[in-house]
Amino acid sequence: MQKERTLVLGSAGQIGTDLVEELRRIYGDSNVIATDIKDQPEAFKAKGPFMMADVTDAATIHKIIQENNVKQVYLLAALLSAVAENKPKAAWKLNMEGLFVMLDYCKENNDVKLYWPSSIAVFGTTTPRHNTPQKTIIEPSTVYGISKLAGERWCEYYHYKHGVDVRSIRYPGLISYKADPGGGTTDYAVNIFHEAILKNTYECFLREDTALPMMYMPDAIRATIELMNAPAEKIKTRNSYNLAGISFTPAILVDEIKKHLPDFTCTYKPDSRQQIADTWPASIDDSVAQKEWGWKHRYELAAMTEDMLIHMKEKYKVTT
Ligand code: AKB
Repeated sequence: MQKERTLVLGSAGQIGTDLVEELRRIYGDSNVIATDIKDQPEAFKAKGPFMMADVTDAATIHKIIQENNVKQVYLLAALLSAVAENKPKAAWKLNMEGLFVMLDYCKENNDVKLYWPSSIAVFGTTTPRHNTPQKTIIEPSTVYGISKLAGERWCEYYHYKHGVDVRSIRYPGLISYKADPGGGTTDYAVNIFHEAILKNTYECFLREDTALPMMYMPDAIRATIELMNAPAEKIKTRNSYNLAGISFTPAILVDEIKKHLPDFTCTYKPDSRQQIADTWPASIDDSVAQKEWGWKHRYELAAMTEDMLIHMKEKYKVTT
């Protein structure tokens, strides 16, 4: 019998890069198929199966799943908040059509489990800003947020109506060093580390007092895999789970970086991303995820900052 495989759609992005590596560590290189619309370097393709595929191309995606005995799919392809504001129709098409390709497949094949990421972008200015609850007013005002809210409703609908085992997390801003972030509002919290090591200075596109929920990538990857591996009966929330990590402002992050690089400076020049950030929560209440499947984040600001700087120094071969 063919081995059960896992498929990652949109594997070359910020989450996919870390997720594929971790899934391959757990399930074995040959059992995790990575796909992306863009071709990947030969070095990556040598490590495990890779296929070029567009997530909105149902025939191709369904064929890959069937031919490879795929039983878990992580659908990561999406346009993020800042890019989506400039390309609203393209964002809606990619973010929604890709989801339907998979929901419709899983409706006919209930033994295939689906992971689909949502975001804190589902929240809006009418949502309580601090310790935002799991169930609350959800009125997003960005294209990306609207697509994520619609996606959450469809996930829940396909679960209750068609028995689809779909699971989801509302990711906060994700901080990582392996891949660059892909056009979001929280990207400053990654860019700042690159510039801190390369130039010892950074111009931030958000105001210094803009508090946002963030999470270090190792926690986000652990959460994603733990959620997918949790027994189905524990997963009572079928739209998407709130997940809290670290909440901080650019000024707080700068102070933390300065503990390692005392001469580091940051200037502030807010652009259109500030308007998006102003509609999002400052911190998240994830008690439902804690209660239902035992989630607990590990990385706080100090540990995340220290680890990011170590990896940035390695990346840019800085020895001091
Ligand atoms: C973005 O900034 O668009 C993303 C997100 C919070 O979903 N990082």
